[in-house]
Amino acid sequence: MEAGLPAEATTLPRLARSDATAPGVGIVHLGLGAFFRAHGAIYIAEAMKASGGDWGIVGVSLKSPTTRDRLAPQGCAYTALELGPDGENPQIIEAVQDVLVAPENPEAVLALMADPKVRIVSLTVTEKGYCHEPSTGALNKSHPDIVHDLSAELPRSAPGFLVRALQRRKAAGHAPFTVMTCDNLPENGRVVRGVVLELARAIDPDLADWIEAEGAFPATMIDRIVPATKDEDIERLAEMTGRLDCAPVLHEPFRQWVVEDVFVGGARPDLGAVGVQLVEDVTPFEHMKLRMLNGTHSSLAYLGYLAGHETIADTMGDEAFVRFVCYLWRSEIIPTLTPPPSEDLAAYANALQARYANPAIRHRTWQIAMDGSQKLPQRILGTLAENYQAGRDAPGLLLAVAAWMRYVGGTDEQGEPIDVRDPLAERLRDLSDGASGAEDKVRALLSVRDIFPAELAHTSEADLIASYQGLLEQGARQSVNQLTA
Ligand code: CS2
Repeated sequence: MEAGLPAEATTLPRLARSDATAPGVGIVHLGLGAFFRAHGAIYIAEAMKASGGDWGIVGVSLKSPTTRDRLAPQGCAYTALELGPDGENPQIIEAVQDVLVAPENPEAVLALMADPKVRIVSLTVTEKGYCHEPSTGALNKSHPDIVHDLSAELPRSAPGFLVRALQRRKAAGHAPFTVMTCDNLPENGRVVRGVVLELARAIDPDLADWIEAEGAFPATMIDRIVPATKDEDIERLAEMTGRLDCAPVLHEPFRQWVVEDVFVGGARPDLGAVGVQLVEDVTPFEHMKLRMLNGTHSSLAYLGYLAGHETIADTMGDEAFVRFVCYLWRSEIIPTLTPPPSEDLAAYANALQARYANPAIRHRTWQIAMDGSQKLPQRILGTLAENYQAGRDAPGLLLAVAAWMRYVGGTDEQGEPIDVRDPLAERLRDLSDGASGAEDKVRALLSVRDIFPAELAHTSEADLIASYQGLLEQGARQSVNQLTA
């Protein structure tokens, strides 16, 4: 039995794959985390059911073998457990056919990606997986994995796998695959295209020209709240179904996927048949979602964590936070947005409020607080900058940034250590520790150009110092309460 699985459940029969005639593989997915399995993979399974097509998925884990070790003994079938406010609904998903672990066998991953039967490579590698500078979008050429991938044939990074596989396809005279990013980045198609072209150009300018001319990088907006699966969820599901599934995913009922309809040769699953919105321009949808959902998620995560709340639903159990988040939507976020076609932003905010309050979703503030250095620019800082430009006060967003600063300092309001997970964690901690007093700490953190553009750092400095000082003096809950009192 795999390490770390709940012992009580192990006498039950293991979940197994049921389909006799699996569809052929057409998609390689890099970064087979819970999110893609609870979102894209389900849509793709439904699209194949509705309209056929060889769109079976091979998942690739770029780091750890855990997902493969849990999925392989069950033929890569898994349960997607929908958590509604009124009950749970399990569904078996069989869209994933195999899982490869890149560090174990990068050659196998490249060989598959170079195979012309693969027409789409999709990605959920999180913000930091693109190895770009969040504030500019440029490839970070000093990133250790990129330094490696510039010269090595067998890559380590997601951009490295994309470029080396495209290089093989070009050499073999095959068309490129479509690169479909499904990460929460603004203009995510442009970002992945940018890092791929930059890396390709550094390796072989002809390759970059070919990718530029022949490739496709549709932007997408993806949405579904997917909290991490815990051992007790695995046990509960086993009790419910009588089968042991060691790799279930949990998700809320809501889902949305907006995709820019540009695929190489038009080849894609029939996503339109299963509710995916295929559009010409994803940007207004991305802005709406990143600012209204992810921006407030991160704000609630830092402030909620500091106020002692374990989950978003717990945080929303506190009226002060509900008033705060509604105020953020109404007064600081919606005024910066152009509504996407057929979306009503006030209704969208109301729906978000209900989604956050869903008590069945135990989405930890600590989980959302991860990787803030990669998330803040597109979730909060752009909105903040636009408020400044429009001459509007934005004390709520400033408080959220101040809470992030307090959080990455590594000590909570009770003096307990915070387990800060962030690629820049050490640097941020050193900057915070090396400065004495609120003013210096805020200035030190504002000097990180990967996160804060110079102009915003300059404009917001005095306000952030005041906000940070307020947080130190009265704590997160009181600061939130005071803002909307
Ligand atoms: C969350 C997102 O963890 C996080 O940072 O804000 O994963 C969020 O739940 C999804 O983007 C919802 O679509």
